[in-house]
Amino acid sequence: MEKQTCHLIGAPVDCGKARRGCVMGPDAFRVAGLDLALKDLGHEVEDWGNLTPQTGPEVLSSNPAVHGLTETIGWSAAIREAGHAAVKKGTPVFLGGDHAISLGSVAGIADYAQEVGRPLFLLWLDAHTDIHTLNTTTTGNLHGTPVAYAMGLDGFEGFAPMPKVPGAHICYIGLRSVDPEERKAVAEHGPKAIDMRYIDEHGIAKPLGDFLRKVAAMNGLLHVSLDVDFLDPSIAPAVGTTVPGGATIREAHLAMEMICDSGLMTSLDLVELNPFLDDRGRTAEVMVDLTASLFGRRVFDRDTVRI
Ligand code: EXY
Ligand code: MN
Ligand code: MN
Ligand code: MN
Repeated sequence: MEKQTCHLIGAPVDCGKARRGCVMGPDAFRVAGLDLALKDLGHEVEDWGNLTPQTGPEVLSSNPAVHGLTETIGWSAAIREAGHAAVKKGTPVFLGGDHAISLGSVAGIADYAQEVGRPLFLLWLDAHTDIHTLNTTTTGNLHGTPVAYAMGLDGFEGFAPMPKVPGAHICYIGLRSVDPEERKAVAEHGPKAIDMRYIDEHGIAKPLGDFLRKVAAMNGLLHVSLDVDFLDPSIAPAVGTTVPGGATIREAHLAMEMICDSGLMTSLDLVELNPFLDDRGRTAEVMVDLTASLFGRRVFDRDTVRI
């Protein structure tokens, strides 16, 4: 792949759910050697350090379950601004933090996409659809909402409006925990939803390849959002929302390798790493290894492999 300038943006957001620990995520990625892995591949790395949330008036939701709203809005604004500035210079890599960081990261990239007149596509690698609105969430955990916000669904009062990402530009891979209201939203708004059963039956290469071809055909920007719980908990235990039956290590690396080969990815989220739940750093290391595959680490070039 062409050499990139990777802008590491620490977003230690921990207010998108009740269980604490993702605040340590950005530093765990650093300790696990993310910058060195990228530099070893020949990329330039600029580490922006960790952001802090903007401050603003208190915002209350009419849904009493919702919590952490004012803080999440403040984080979204800060991450959006940083993401927008970074994507003009290179490839932003947002280091979460829980998945609420994507309320900001996707908005910042969408602002840029609108400016340059290109469509934005989202590849959401996750056990969950994260498509609740503030009105449908029953847990009130805002890390379960960023896809709905990106699509422009109602119920995000208090958040700055963002350029909409149409459902047809969104592809989920890895799904295995979807709430009833989310099921309805997916059916109505049309993201491509690849669940684990589909992967069991057909593999990961076919649906991912189809989506990447669509992005290429439309000259799109591609934002990849990689949630730790996309992976099976046996290889990635350090996440608060483990769901059995996730992607294997090879399914995940193949996805990264294919995305890399496509040359399409323009920004990346690494989210939901909770180092407090890790086993001697192995989840952080798996995530760093996957990121390395995404940025070009290979066993062999494809034309070297002899079959
Ligand atoms: N759908 C559940 C909820 O709304 O609470 C679980 C959301 C988990 C979201 C994690 C980040 O992917
Ligand atoms: Mn998620
Ligand atoms: Mn998830
Ligand atoms: Mn829910």
